[in-house]
Amino acid sequence: MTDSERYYWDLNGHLVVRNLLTARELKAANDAIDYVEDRCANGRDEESDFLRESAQPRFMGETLTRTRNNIPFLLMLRPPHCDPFRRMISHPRTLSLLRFMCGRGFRLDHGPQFIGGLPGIANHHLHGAGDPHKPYVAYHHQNGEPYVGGVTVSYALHDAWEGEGGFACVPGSHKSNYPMPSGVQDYSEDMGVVEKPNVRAGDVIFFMDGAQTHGARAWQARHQRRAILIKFASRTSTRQGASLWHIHPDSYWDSNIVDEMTPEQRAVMYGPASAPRTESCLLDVDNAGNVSVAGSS
Ligand SMILES: O=C(O)CCC(=O)C(=O)O
Repeated sequence: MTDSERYYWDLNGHLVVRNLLTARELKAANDAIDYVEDRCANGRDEESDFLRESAQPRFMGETLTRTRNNIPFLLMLRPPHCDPFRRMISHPRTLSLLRFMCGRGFRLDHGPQFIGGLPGIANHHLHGAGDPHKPYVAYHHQNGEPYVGGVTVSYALHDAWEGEGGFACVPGSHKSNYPMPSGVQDYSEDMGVVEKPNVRAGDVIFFMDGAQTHGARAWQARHQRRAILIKFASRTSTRQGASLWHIHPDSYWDSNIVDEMTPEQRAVMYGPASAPRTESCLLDVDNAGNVSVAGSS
């Protein structure tokens, strides 16, 4: 990372790197998304069924507009279709920046996710910046080193230029101390604080996901939006993703440890996740000292 990139990243909470993908890498990724779109829409084989189930694709007409982000289905495609995305998670330029942004250790937390756009795709409201408080994705400095728990790397596969929509953010919001006004959240009265970084196909946006306020502007261009979002976390941060499956006590611990446990004991044996989407790991203790799994009494 150059001194200028470091300054920009620290000040704003995001960074655009131009031309990170070569023309060949870009074409391979676009071809692979065409393949996924076609398989999801028309495929009658096992891989197509797997894709429909794991990607939960959303379409507008015949165009793929979004996939969910907690199953890494793009990494699981048959070669060569998985190759561009496997390259993205370990791209040397990306990794050299993550090394600085997240500290020495980092890992794929969830994604890759496809986000597309067509005219008619609405604003994605602004979110993040510590509301609700999530210390595991916050930005801070210690011993002269910067550290952010969650970085999303968004590879542009098509242009998203001035007035066309796509990723938007509030630069500097990763250091803000006060709640976001509602007009900023829904763009209705954004006070001029919202920026939409312009990107060409092959450029990449890094942003402090969770720490920086971000979202997306409604898509306005005639051409389709195409972006691949990959959600990294610092080695010791947990966001969501695969953890949704692996946090369960039976997966996280050896069976001889958890087999005979009561529901209350099992509740504290869940692995870490920011979005466990289960009540079974939440406990209540009443005034008489009775412990119960939340919602069970
Ligand atoms: O569409 C985008 O680029 C914004 C994505 C976003 O808000 C998110 O990943 O949380």
